Amino acid sequence: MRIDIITIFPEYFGPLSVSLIGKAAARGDITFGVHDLRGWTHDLHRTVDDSPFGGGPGMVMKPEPWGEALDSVQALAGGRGGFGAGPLLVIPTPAGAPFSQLHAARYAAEPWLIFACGRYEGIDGRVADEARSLMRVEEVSIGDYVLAGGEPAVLVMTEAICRLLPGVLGNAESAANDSFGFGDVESGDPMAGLVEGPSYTRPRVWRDREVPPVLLSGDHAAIARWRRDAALRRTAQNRPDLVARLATEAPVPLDRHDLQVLSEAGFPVDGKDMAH
Ligand code: 6GU
Repeated sequence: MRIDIITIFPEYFGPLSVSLIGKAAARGDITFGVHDLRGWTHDLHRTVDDSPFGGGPGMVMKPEPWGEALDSVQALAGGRGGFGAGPLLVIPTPAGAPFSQLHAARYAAEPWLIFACGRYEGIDGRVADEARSLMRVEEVSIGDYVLAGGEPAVLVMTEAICRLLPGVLGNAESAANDSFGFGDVESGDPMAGLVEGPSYTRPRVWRDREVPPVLLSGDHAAIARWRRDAALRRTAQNRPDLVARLATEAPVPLDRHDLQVLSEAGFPVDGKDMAH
């Protein structure tokens, strides 16, 4: 996979050479191209922003450097061949569609991604319009809060995407077992629609706290039931929005025991409504 990133802060992407992603890049499984947007400016001060038409606070990124940057990056990587489908341009913005595990999986199947990191109040709107006439473009947000720029969002998305690539994660099953909310509900995973409960390792007793004994029992059915209970409790605690969808959208219907656990977790559940 090839990932190009256009930014005014190339040094922000130092972490891409660290950890599992760094190793995958060193092996050549992922090729990163980090490009300084100011390389496509032509004035003495290498200007990338200007005040917004129509007034208002902040600065808007000028279209000309972005246009040249996208033209060059598209040509540069395409010239190396092997990217038949062309790039998918991802523009991080708080105004984008919510990035989820589904996006991560879809992007991980792309041969070539380009990330365009905006700063200030965003990039002149014509840049995305123009790019859409040349390639596929998606605007995505990593959550309902405002960052000063797209750079941290690109690091976050890159990690979520690259850990799904074959060989990047030490244990291939770790990624296959990812269950997150309703992102992978089609997989039929019985844990889809839930967040995961806690995990434990040695020592069996730590500061007088014991690991739940069932996890040491070797009884796989009992362990699976315990894990589902723990997932239900944590979902009820932290993600009431997900619990509300369980009745209608979970791939495996809620059973009596599930309803009992949810009700003990203080979640108002109506057995007739929830058990479908
Ligand atoms: Cl992708 N960019 C910026 N600037 N802020 C954000 C974001 C992205 N996602 C959430 N907040």
